[in-house]
Amino acid sequence: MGSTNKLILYTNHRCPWAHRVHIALNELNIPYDEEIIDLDTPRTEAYLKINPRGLVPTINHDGEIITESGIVAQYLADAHPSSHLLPASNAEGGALRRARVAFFVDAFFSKFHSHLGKFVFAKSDEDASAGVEAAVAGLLKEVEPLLKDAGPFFGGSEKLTLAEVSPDRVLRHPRRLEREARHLPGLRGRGLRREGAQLLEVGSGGRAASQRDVYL
Ligand SMILES: N[C@@H](CCC(=O)N[C@@H](CS)C(=O)NCC(=O)O)C(=O)O
Repeated sequence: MGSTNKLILYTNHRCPWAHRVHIALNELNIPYDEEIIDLDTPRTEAYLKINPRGLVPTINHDGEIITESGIVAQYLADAHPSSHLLPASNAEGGALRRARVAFFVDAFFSKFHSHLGKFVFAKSDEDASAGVEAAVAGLLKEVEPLLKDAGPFFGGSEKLTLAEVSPDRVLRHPRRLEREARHLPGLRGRGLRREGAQLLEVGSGGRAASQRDVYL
């Protein structure tokens, strides 16, 4: 991806999925034009032609449309095989490291993030507590052990990696939800505040979360 290639990012700064792509682009020093998509109104015909799902983020790279934040971040990293985000599969130790990063992202979403929804949309305090407990248990059992050598970043990397880019959005999610909890009946703000603070402290992902503000 040379500097003459044109990249347009369709985004909305409120969207935590889009933040993954902002972070990847900025980490890789890729110049891009930004187009803000209004998520409060129905998507325009023009945008639906670009992304029929109507979601952000989307990138247009030299006329090629790529959607889904995880896939876009992976694509950007793969297009820069010598960057700090992810080694190429044919680099020494590259295949194994890619597997480790992929496993971390899988564990993060399947063992932790999947429980957050149960918490956020719980109809009773019991359900909310069960969601929090499951999320924290998943975090402690499945995610934290993978961050043992995350100093400062995943796998002992000195710089941010794709492992941090991918879960960044959910690590900040609890903080955002804490604000929203005041307005949304049914959200359990108190537990959210406590657990959110705890989650934001977690390992290298927490570091990534704190870096994100410089990107938007
Ligand atoms: N799985 C998608 C999720 C993207 C997503 O849900 N984006 C939200 C904003 S955070 C969106 O575009 N919502 C618009 C809508 O649902 O109409 C990804 O990772 O890119």
